[in-house]
Amino acid sequence: MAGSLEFPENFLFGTATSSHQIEGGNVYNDWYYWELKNKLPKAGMACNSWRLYGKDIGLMAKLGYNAYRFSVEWSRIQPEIGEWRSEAVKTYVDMLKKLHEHSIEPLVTLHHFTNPIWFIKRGGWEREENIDYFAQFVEKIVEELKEYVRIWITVNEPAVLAYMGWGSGEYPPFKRDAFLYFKVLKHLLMAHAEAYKIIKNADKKFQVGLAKHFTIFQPAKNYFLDKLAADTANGSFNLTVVEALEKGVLPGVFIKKKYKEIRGAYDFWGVNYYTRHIIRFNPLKIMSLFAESLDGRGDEVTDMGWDIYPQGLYEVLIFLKKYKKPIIITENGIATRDDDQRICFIVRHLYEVWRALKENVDVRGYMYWSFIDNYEWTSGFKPRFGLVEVDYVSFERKPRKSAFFYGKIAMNKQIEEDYLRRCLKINQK
Ligand code: IFM
Repeated sequence: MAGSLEFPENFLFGTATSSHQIEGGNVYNDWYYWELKNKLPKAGMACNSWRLYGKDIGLMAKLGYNAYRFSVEWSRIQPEIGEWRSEAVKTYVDMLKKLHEHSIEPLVTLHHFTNPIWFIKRGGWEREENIDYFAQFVEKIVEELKEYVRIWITVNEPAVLAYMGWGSGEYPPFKRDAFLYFKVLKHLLMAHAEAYKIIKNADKKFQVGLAKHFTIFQPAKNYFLDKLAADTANGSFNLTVVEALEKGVLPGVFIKKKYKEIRGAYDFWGVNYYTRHIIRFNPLKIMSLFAESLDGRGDEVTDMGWDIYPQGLYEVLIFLKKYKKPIIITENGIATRDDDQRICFIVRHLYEVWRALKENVDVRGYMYWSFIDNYEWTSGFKPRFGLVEVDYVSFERKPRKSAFFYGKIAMNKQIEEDYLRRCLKINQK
């Protein structure tokens, strides 16, 4: 490989975060409810971003990033069913204004895992009629923010939320029930379609999508049961969401129902990509449909124990090409204490994005997860995903070498040859 890699002039090079993971002081959501019961690590003040967002946005601008994906916290805005906190909305408006002052394009997520406690007490995502509550929230918040936002992400990783909350039982409400997994996934997708309609009604020009976590599933051996388990995992985790949006077919355990409103209810694919899973058939793994994931056995793994498999990002992008919609990488990142490893992780994944662009895949942007170190759901503050280091006592921010390195890519829209040589050799086997 000779020469540098060039990206389109208008390509979005940004970062991503979510409310509960960085804001601090979120005390009205289900996550907090379970943190108090010691079922989850405590997020506490997190990165104190609710107070420090101005500095954070200033830092993003200095570093040269031109986009920022963040989420609005439903429970902060609507802590009780009949209550609408306009001061919270004002803070989000102020964030958006600051982003615009620095010419940073905002990508706003409306639902990123957390829910108001009152919503959960009414049955949360298990009940179809509760989708209306979310729709009411979307209606209001879109009205308030529409002057400042062009790109909207309705729901973050619906299949992850449904699986972790109702399949593996690691996230609230900690249930393990395959029937509920599909039911919740269905409701989240219906909620997405409702939100899509509301946002497009506000302005047809708005770009609306959801953030889909794509994972590559590969059979451990060339053996039909491993292959079947990998295909089933791919089907239930990746394809259900793709088919819902493309064909309006929704998951059900025994039947596939058609839902017209969901079909085509998206303007772009939001792709969250981190890893691949090597799948072995295991008759005891009923909740994961007999798929056992042999994680962390690849050549290189992250501090989360996830295999690093950059080529998988290219595979996802090529797979999505046939749907002829723009794509934004809404998340891609690594938890590591080795910042040189982070730099090469970025180079290797952007190389795959570049390869896809060369094949005319319409990729519009890349959001590194995450701008700063933050609260990582069941793992607390240990994993370090950030381009910027956070001291959780003083809340001081310290950009890592990778933050400047990524900024240079963002400003020049290119990756220098030097880094390609250094980082890609591992990739070119
Ligand atoms: O931190 C999460 C994020 O909230 C959703 N996508 C994956 C990230 C890393 O686990």
